[in-house]
Amino acid sequence: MSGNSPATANPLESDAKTTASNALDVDALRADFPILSREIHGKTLAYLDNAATSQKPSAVLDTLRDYYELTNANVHRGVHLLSVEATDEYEAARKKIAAFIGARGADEIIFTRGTTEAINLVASCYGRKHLTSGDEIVITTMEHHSNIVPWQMLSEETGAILRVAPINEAGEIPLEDYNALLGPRTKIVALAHVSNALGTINPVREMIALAHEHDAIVLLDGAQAVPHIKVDVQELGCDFYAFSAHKMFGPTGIGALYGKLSLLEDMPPYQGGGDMIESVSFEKTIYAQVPHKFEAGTPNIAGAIGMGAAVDYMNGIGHSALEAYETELLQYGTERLLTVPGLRLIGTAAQKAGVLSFVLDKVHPHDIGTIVDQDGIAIRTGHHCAQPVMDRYGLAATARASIAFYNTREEIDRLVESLNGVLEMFS
Ligand code: C6P
Repeated sequence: MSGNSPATANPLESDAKTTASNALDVDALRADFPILSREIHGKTLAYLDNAATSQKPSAVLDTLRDYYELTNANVHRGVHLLSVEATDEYEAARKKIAAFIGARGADEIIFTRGTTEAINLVASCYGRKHLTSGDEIVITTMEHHSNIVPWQMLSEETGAILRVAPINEAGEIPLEDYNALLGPRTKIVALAHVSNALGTINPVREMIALAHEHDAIVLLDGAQAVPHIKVDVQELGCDFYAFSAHKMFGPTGIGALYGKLSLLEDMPPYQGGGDMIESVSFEKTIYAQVPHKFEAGTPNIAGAIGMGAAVDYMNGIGHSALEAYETELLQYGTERLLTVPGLRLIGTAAQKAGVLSFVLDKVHPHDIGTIVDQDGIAIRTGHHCAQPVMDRYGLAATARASIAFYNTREEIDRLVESLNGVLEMFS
């Protein structure tokens, strides 16, 4: 199988994974993920830690193996056939990713190590060029540390001021509070599309439009959005969009930054090195065109091609069936978790995706995580790299179950049963 033709990219095959009513055939999809058959402590794995990283289907794993077995060569450098093929596959992946998020073209996609690096790239290259002392950067209380710390670093360096939009008890950003922070000095707004700690889907279209009224540019942190909801960067109107492959069924160590071409062209490079130049001399170095200007050194070639395979895989499922299934599963999970005595959900926004964060009376989240693991259930516990969210709720940590389309009601039931067991242990 070639790296560009994973089995599930074939629409005929993907049809086999939806029923006549266009509902997901979850059993068929689960069979695509070898790890889901693994036993953990003698129980079948119930993997409910998808917000941390998702599992990988055979189509992605096969693509990675095929690439290394059949194609492996460096890109943009060789005239030999392997190098030409590797370059073609790498650039084909860029095109797929551009189409996947509705970019105007592949040159608006920069490969990065993931969301974190994508945000740092914008903070460094756009931020250092355009911000001066007294300018303002607006973020929100619900941001992941990756969408806080780069802006703090930029503020320290430039004298810009960080403004933070609050969240209400449900974990939503009141638009009037957000709007009140915007003004003539706002230069950058950086927002989670979907919160990793709360699951809130933010009304980003409206928030972007409000920021644009002040000529601020908007970066969306899409790490938790792309695995769950259809993203169209042109329709949203964002200026930058950052996301990671490993949360959308692709490999680790690779992700992408979308940027409007005019903004990318105006930005200085991120790092210097090979592959980001047109020509080098001691008198004058000329940088390569976008996107190569931002991809110094040998990139994660296999990762990029694997990310392309993950896009094919998701396209093969189809977003509407996936979203309908996950919405229903999240609703089921919410109702079932609330049957556990003393359980409090953290994050009850009207619009949510993927995440069920919760605390139990008198039981530390780490104890919850350790005990449910004995039942084969993987959840995350801790601050989820979103300490300001924990502070907002007066908590040190939560337990978090996070779902993907391959999760089932039975797995939620197992979690609920295991949590009831936790309560018995602590009673
Ligand atoms: N959140 C979680 O368990 P990287 O590590 O660069 O792929 O993604 C960082 C990141 C940025 N923004 C959001 C909203 C995220 O959720 C994450 C990663 C994981 O919630 C690991 S901390």
